[in-house]
Amino acid sequence: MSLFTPSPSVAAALEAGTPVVALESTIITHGMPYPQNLEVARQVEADIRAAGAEPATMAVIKGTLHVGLTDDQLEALAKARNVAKLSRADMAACMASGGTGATTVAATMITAHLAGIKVFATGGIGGVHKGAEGSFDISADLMELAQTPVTVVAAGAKAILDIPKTLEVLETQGVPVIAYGQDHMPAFWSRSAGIKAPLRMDDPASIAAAHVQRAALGIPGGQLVANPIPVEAEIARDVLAPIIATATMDAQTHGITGKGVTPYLLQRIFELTEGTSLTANIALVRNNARLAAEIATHLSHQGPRT
Ligand code: PSU
Ligand code: MN
Repeated sequence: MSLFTPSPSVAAALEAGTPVVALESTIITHGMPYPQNLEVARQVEADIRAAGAEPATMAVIKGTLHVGLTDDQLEALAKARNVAKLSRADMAACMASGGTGATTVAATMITAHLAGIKVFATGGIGGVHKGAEGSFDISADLMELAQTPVTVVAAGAKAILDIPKTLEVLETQGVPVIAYGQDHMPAFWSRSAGIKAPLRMDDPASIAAAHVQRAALGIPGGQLVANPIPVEAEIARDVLAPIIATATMDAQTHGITGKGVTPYLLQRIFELTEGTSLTANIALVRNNARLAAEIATHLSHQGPRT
């Protein structure tokens, strides 16, 4: 039996060699409230199609690993409560027990690679949390980037994380971090984290070429493309800093740990910014989807299958 089930449109695209862009589902179930989560999920899929690629949103539904969801499946997931948040550690257990779960960046990369999909668009990756020297809270997304050959387009790491520490771990793990079109590392809601990014590239063709070159060298792992949020949607860093501090303190006060931390912080920041954070989040995810479709298009024209 096949390990995963492609949707009819993804199966057709993979067969025809049309570029495909992977999408995660934790952003839908744990990253945004209903009904905006469903609207964004549909919009991002439409953006990818408009750019000439096929979207493949991943999820485990009743034990089956889906690569590409039908609109009914997308809607059910967006409305569902108590969906598991799946990473490398728990996706197999969820499938084996017939459960339903949304894929994080790590689980989406694993699934994309199984399906032969090389490019993945999301909002922000998980990273090293503030205070990780005490909590040891470092997302499995970072170690996934080090071992699974998928190019992930994100708007950098979220400002709820410790960005310098996140960059240190990525460097240690041998993950290329490529800022798109600027020298500075983007910080999700803001265009700059105030620190220089390790690498810079200015066009999708170069990013695709680097993906192919890495595979040719036999270096495992993927690439992180850090694409700054569009200027008009940006929230200034100094506006967000006190809000993030409050949200982080609230998480501690409420004893939130483990998998609960990221969803809690996102929800709290949404409340504290009266929804502005969500508007920015939507703009940056769509921007990342468009860039990912361009990279996937270049990759579909060149190089060996990786
Ligand atoms: N960052 C966001 N939105 C999200 C996430 C991160 O801006 O929805 C999700 C992604 O699925 C990411 C996961 O892979 O959170 C990381 O969770 P953790 O920190 O528990 O590894
Ligand atoms: Mn964590």
